[in-house]
Amino acid sequence: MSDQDETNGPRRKLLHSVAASGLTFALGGATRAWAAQLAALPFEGGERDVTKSYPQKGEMLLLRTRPPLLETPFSVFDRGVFTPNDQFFVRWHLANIPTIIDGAAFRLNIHGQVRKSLVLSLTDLLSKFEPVQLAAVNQCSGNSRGFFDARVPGAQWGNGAMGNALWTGVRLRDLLDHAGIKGDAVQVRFNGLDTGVLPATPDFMKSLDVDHARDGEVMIAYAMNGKPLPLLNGFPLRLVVPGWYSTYWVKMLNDIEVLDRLDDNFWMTKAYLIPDTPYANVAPDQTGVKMVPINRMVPRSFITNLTDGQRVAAGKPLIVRGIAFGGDAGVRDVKISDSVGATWHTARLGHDHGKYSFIQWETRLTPKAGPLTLKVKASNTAGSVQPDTANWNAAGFMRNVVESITVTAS
Ligand SMILES: Nc1nc2c(c(=O)[nH]1)N[C@H]1C(S)=C(S)[C@@H](COP(=O)(O)O)O[C@H]1N2
Ligand SMILES: [Mo]
Repeated sequence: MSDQDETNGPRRKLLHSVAASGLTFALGGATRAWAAQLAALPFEGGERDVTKSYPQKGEMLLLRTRPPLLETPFSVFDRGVFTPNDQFFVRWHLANIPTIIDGAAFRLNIHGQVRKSLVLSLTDLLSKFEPVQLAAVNQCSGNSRGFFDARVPGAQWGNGAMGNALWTGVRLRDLLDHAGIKGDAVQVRFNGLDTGVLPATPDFMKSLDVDHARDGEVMIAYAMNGKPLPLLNGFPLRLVVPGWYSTYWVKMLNDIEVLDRLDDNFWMTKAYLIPDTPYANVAPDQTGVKMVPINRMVPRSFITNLTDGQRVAAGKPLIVRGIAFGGDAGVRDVKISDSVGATWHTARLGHDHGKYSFIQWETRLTPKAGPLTLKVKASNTAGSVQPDTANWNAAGFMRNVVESITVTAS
């Protein structure tokens, strides 16, 4: 990139804020008392506290204090297509999370089946590799698990374990090519700075096939919506795997190992497995189903400006709007039904920020007096459509049923 490049100014500023000597983010007092407000989600045990006590975070729904699970309040998704950093959801598996990271001392290691091992500072990353930007949805595999019926164990997320950001970073391919991948490489494994409290706890690591890792889209991000990553979202570096569930988006990424075999670590072979069926759907009593590592996301859409049970004016035009995303392909269309699914019409789509981003949609209708059920259904350009009945699996992954709310017009 030349000095004349118009992005150079902002980039230098970003370099400064990400890598500046002595810059630290402190996670002090994270488990302090939080404001005791209740936000009820419509499932048993769905009452949770609203907290403002986490560093670099505004108002969040508290599912667990340590390691933190913080959900984005759903109303945030009505405010725009990008989820603000201070209300972006937070999910960690292991409790030993560094509370201070010195950007100047931080190093990213690349080793294993490479011709030349690399040890890169943040300054190296920001100055020696071409920057890239991409809007992409980061969604937990278990987003919406709390709505599973039959209920399943695991974090009882509502619909807010997802967010959309504009990620800035470097292509993983550029780093791997710089190190020189050897011919016998099979997978690339990613590890962050967090560890378990007990030595027996398997370290959180995830792997991608070499071809996926080198697809030119998988990114090592150092910025989120134009700012350094919040500590809880992985400062200073995280993997961005566009179109794939966020279990692969390893945070506080400091170690990349090129393997000459399939990764057999716990988090690849025991956890995050789904039935190898469409939408990972099985019957609760079904056995003998082949299990595979979770992978591509499926389309979803939500109404964001109305909530279930709300009163609206009868006989007057009503704007219905929301967000949609296509999963691992762009949104083809978003359809709305005001007839309990008997008829559907196509919503108007907002600005396209790319195929991995949220997109806003909007429609108008004039409700008659009485109850009005609204359904929203997205399909993607690869032909995947949200199912009319809920998909189910024992881990509570990949829910993407058509969403439905009922308002009352009077
Ligand atoms: N280092 C590390 N990275 C991680 C995890 C983790 O436990 N440790 N959890 C993964 C999972 S399951 C999710 S849902 C996302 C959450 O990303 P966020 O906290 O930035 O929203 O981080 C992913 N990356
Ligand atoms: Mo997750």
